[in-house]
Amino acid sequence: MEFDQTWLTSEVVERSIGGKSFYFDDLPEENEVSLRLRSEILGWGRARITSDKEDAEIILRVRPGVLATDESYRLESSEGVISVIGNTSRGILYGFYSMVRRMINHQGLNFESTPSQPIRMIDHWDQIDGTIERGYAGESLFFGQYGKNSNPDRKEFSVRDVVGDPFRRDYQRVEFYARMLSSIGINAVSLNNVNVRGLATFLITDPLLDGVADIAQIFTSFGIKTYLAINWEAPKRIKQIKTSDPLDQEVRDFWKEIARNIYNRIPDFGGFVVKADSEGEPGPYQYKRTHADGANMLAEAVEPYGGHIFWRTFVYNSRQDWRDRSTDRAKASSENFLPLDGQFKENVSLQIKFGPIDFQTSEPLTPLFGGLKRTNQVMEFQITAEYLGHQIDINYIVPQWKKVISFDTKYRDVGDSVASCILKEHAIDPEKTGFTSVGNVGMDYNWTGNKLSQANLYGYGRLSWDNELTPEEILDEWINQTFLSIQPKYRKTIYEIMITSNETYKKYNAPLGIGFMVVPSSHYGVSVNGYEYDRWGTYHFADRNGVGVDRSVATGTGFSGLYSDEVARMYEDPATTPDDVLLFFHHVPYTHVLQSGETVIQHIYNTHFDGYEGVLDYIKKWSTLEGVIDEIDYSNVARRLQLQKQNALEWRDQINTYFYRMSGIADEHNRTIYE
Ligand code: BDP
Repeated sequence: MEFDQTWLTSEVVERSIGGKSFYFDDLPEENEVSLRLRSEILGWGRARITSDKEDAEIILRVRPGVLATDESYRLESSEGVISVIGNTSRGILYGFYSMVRRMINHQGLNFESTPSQPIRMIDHWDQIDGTIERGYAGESLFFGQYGKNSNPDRKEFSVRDVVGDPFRRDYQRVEFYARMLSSIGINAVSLNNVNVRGLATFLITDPLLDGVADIAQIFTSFGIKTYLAINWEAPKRIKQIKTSDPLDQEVRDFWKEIARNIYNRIPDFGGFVVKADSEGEPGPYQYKRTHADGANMLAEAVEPYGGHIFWRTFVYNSRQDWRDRSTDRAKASSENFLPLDGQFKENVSLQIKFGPIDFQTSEPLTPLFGGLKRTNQVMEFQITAEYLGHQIDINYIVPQWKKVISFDTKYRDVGDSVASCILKEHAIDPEKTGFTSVGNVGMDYNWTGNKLSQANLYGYGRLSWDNELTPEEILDEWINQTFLSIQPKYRKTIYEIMITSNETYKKYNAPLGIGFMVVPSSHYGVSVNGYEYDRWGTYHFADRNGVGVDRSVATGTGFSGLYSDEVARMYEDPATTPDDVLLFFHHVPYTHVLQSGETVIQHIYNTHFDGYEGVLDYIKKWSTLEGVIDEIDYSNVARRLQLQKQNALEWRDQINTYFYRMSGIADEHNRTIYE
């Protein structure tokens, strides 16, 4: 194998089944998923497969209608026989992986589980030339080795320009990836970047559809549906229709024909992901139509085949004049989509980023969650670490996600969080709700650039399946499975680094919920004013008196008024706004005292010194693993820690100096702050 076998190593499988034999009971022969499962176990190879019932140790049983959903499973263990039970072979698939995982983690084998979220999806931002937008782990698994003469970025692309084959066709790698995903419960993937340009526009048509169909077939056999992101102007680009107006009959017929052709080739195709009227992408606004008009038109086209549309709410004015303070990017998705509540068809889900800005280190919950009452919604995360250290800096993100899905929106007294009820209760079809996330894998040997970033993919899947799991439990599982053969004390070292890593990164980053102090465009490294006078938005408003964005109703942009009364009251007042989003909601003096008891300025100094020290501590801890873990893994992380140290130092000094110059207030502890 030319790639790391992640948490699904043959060692893992061998240990967990202890060389015992299997047989299969009642799996319907014609079912593709069960066939895959069968051959997969064969593929892992260390177990002896036999149909001799005398030898049986593990029995896979399909029992239609016994469990809550077709993805649910039950494990039963008695007298040395383990049964994996599901309504369908999909349930069995998840049950089998769970059995392996639970054996390794000594968790007991009488257990039943139903996923918390029906949709558990990964969005790839892979481009047809093999690169990945915001990808930090090498090239795309799906695309690459592009024909020489074609130019994917040419504006007016015609299918005649397809020279060569844009697909990588490394099916061994795709199959392993599909197995990784299904082992953590992922059931949907979108293959291509949401910014759909050039040749990628043509993925929905022949001849490129062939390559999509090959990939989809692999995913299907692991219970995963394949989606494509589309270009809103496809009718113009593909068929030279004069308009992309969603109410135009020719346009509607175009999409129906596209859907018919796709489903002909890929009967269980998932549907489309759409980024429209966003960051320069075309959309229905151009024709004075609403996002509901646009989404519903596409929904109608895929409806006869059970297809589904993910319509992104990441719509904001990205051509602002920084002098004009009348717009607030945080309010934009609510302004665009709240008025449309109840207007979307049953097979449309709004895809909403968890925070109102953009995957920052610290953001409040997007107020559309809870605000929308009659709309299918999926929450969007970013596993790829765009603003979180590019998979150079160690950053186990699950604690941040857990916090956001557990946030109580206080619309009622029952603890309304995204995890507990909001998505399901505010949907018109509860099956069309769940989580989606930008993925973080690429062709790198270890899939994720930094080996430890695998834990974010693993954790995203596990948390999506079971919202009750804690970040601590998930991390424990991943470390146990990934570093199976090392002594517990070494596993503990890895755990200690990772469980604090999100907090450490946050400490040396933009303080107290400001966000966006990153180098423009690349988004790695510090640039205090990089975006401050920029068309993409203004984020910190630091001056000699204080810092932060006033989003209160009384004196600011009014954003805090978008929440339920109780939450809005909390955010309206600096005294009750939680520290980690204080500067997201308020412009306060540097001497403002936080709930922690520190002043804002002293908090900035303290966290930035601490964050850097934290990285030094990681370096020390990681060095104790030399010779203990695999050399490739050891040096992979050791090298990245040196870069992280440099990054943390740069953040520390630029942020501290900037705020020292602004405030003129010295550090209480007299540490070195450059002038
Ligand atoms: C931003 C990324 C950009 C994406 C955009 C999106 O910088 O590359 O295209 O999000 O989500 O954070 O569409």
